[in-house]
Amino acid sequence: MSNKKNDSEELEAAGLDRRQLLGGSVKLAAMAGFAGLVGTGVMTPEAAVAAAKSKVEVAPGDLDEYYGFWSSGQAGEMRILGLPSMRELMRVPVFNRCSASGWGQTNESRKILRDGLLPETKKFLDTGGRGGVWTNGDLHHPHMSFTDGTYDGRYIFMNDKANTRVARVRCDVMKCDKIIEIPNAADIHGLRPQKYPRTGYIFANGEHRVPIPNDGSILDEPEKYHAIFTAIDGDEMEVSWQVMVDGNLDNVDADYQGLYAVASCYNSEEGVNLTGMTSAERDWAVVFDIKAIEKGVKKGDFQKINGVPVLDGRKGSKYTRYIPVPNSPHGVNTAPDGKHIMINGKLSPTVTVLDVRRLPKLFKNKIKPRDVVVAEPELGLGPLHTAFDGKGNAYTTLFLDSQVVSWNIDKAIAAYKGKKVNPIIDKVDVQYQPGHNHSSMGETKDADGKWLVSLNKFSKDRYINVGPMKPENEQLIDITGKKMKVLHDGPTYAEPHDCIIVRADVVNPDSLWTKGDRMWADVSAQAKKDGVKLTEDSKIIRDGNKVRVYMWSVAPSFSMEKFTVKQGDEVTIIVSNNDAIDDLAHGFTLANYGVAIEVGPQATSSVTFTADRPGVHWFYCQWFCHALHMEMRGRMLVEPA
Ligand code: CUK
Ligand code: CUA
Repeated sequence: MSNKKNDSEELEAAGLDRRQLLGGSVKLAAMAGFAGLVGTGVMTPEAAVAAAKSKVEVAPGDLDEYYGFWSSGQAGEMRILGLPSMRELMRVPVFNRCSASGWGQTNESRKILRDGLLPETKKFLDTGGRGGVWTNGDLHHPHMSFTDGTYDGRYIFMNDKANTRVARVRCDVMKCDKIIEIPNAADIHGLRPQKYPRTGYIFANGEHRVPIPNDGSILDEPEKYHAIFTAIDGDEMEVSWQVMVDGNLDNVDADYQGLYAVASCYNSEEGVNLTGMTSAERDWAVVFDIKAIEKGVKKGDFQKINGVPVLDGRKGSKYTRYIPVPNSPHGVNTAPDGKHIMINGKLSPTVTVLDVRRLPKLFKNKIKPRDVVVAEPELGLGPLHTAFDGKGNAYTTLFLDSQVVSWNIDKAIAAYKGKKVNPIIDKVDVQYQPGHNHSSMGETKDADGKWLVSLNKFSKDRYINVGPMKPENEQLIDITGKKMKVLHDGPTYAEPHDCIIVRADVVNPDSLWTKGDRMWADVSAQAKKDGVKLTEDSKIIRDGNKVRVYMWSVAPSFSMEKFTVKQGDEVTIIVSNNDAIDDLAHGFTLANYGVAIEVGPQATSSVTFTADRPGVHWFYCQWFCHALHMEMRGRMLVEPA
């Protein structure tokens, strides 16, 4: 029995039918946690399971063909998976605090978490016991840097919706090296790198409208709130320029020509509550003319706010165009054909297809905004995001239908012109309520049409019950044939929104750190001043009540068996891991001081704390590194004041 049928039955039981949902009640259903109405799962036939297994099973010792870079939503970290096995390989702390690695505690990570913040945010974090850095984040959109329309393996960029930041992960070591707060904007959501000629800009949407400046001088006057579109220089990690728009900003994508970026706006009404935000029949997609904006910046056609040029891109501006689309659009996805950009309907059962080749004419006012639309296929209920196979087909998630629909772009265009063709190729049930989906290399010109991942918001009955809080469910789908095949369920915790699937040969991380890496440039400089050679010396430098303890480690010991400080001293521990063997990480945990840091092979890490607890405190290595790992420890002796 198909899941779809179950859905309909349950809908009817709830007094709703599918058609009704196309009208007004869909909004309410969507907002009221419609998920509760969906039926139970389908049993995959045994034969299919066996066939599926052979395709997705990566035998012990064998390696995956693709990297998956995953967001984790409110968990704040980036995750690395292998595909097709869907094994989780690594977690990369970014906006969160990590107990294992000391991210958020080491001096190196705190510098990254703090340096790029606005002065008023630093002030805020220094008061009220907030500890100087944010410890939470909401990471939705990880995307790799591009060169010439495809991934180049340099960086992965990502947003923080919770605290209005954009971060960058270095792909050589898979660690975050820069985080900046975006001024003037509120709550960065949609984020995509420029695809051509290279990244270049990172485009980032401030989702929520706020007064500028948001200092309390304007409060309950929503007509004076604004949403801000930001272009960040991805090499320097600095804001290049911003554009103020009408409405709000949700998702964004860039074209393959380096000329335009397109963002979706679900709240053209500029409402501040649910009714207000969903009252209009139509919202819009905003198109940004990158070259015109750059010219405007050069000519000084902006207001400088918080040190950043802000251009006026509201309706009537030469920098933007507003293309009406059905109410409350969500995902924006550029097709690998380089010609089409999809605006996913969310509350409308349609996806609106824009032809980027018509945009120059639109900016010259030779055509009307809706003339850019070349197709608007009706696909099913709740289209959120679309992925591509590079063969002219698109794969759209249907949140309310709990399905993925595959459809042909050319046929959708023909149907829009009035031809009697059905663009829909196939629909497959997913469990349940998919948000993003992503195909292998699908957001690049090298889309290869092999795999699709559907990131489903609910798992319900797919796993043994773990209590009221359940994992989400991410499914791997084979898209090599006409019929999509769900081959694998992958549980995951709070709450991956998005992912990218990158061919393994594009990503070439190092196995060891390079001595003197810029990640610990501050400590290297301090060591030089102290006359200490980081990887050779074991030394205690006293500088008033500041004490710097330099040590190194080689499995299974630290170069210092003990050190003595005075109660009240500000102590900095600097540990260099001299092991140059693959996978030989050490750590430094200081018991009953709340201190724990990772020290990767050939890396140096440091941590600073006040030694205000007298007594004997053991420090130990928390990464199991050797048969004598338990013995890898030493003592900090704190003399009472
Ligand atoms: S959003 Cu989450 S399902 Cu933040 Cu990309 Cu669409
Ligand atoms: Cu070093 Cu355990």
